[in-house]
Amino acid sequence: MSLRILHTADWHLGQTFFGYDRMVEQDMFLTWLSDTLVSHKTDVLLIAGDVFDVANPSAIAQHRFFRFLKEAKAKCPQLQIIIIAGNHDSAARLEAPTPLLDELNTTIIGFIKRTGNGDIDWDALLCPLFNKEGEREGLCLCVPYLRQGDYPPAEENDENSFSAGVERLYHKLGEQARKKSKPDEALIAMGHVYVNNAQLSENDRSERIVIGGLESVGAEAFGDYLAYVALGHIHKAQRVGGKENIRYSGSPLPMSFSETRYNHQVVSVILEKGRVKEITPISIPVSVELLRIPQSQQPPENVLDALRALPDKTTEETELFPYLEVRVLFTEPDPGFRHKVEEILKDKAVRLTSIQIVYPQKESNYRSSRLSFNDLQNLSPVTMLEHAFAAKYGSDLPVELRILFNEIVREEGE
Ligand SMILES: [Mn+2]
Repeated sequence: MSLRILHTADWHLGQTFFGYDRMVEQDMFLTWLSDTLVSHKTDVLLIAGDVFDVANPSAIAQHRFFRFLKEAKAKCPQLQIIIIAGNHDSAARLEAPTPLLDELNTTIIGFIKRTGNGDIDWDALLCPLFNKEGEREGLCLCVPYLRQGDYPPAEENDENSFSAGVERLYHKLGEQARKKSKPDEALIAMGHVYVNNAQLSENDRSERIVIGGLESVGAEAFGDYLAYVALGHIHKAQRVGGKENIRYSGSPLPMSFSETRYNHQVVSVILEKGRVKEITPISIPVSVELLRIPQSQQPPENVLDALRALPDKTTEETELFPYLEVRVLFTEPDPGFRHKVEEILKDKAVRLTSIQIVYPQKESNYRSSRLSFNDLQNLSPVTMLEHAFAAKYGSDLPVELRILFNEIVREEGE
């Protein structure tokens, strides 16, 4: 008895990157994934939420998703696919095609269902896992992104109703799963949730994490009876709670420049007789590079020179051109800088995403002294400007600006 699983999450299909369409990149990932399912002889594909970037995905994003399901099934006829909804997905919309998806051996769990008496329908959250021979190898606890009211209500001594409720939900579901499974069968779990102490990317713009950990759960929620836990929600691939078998697969594509160095991956898990035999991350080939020029901020002239050295465009098909973040160090304002950058990049094989500006952190005479209310009464407008300029740019007010400013002050006074 053995079962081969691939775990992925956070596809965010339809996501744009600084306004650029990513469908070509997303297609390349999906094609790579369906080939990987074949080469790894996968029995079960787990997608742990955030299939789409928004609750109301575009027609093209939905088309790509259904096309993937069809292609994966064509390439691996025995493949089973299990999908849970993430916070970006509409649970109901994601579940809508389920009557058809039965035909593709695909299960989608969008939300927590209730039985007639209002209890959670535990059995609806358990999905049997089958190997290529059609033998049952285990059960998957399929827990989608949980909203208030989905998980059991707070009890008297709960410090945090979210984490206590979610832990209780996994606990009860685990009991139910153990009742329904046979010895030697694997129990695995899926979740789309922030687990305490998981590492976020420095500016994870697509995940709203509630500060203070109110909407997070402890790794203890996932009991030792679970052979593997396939998580989604956090874009950085990682183990959780120091355990090899509780993992975020991370997102297949970088979602921000802070993820430049991430090893974007899917996770291959091989189970034998209900236990983990092997867990192996598989790196996803990079189809579009993230370029930072220069690596650390430099004065405008150096930056423009570095941009001039970029390779010229040889095609008008820009979808695979690297995304470019320009980093510049300003010691004084340069309102024409963006225009100069755009002029140079017109013929270059890159796509500009943003210009990151920093100002020197030098302590000037002005910054070191705090102004009192009395000072403000007595300062001349030009001295005030000197203070403001120094605070922003960390350097002295240029002579030309001082002359212009004095002219304005004079005209105002006349
Ligand atoms: Mn998410």
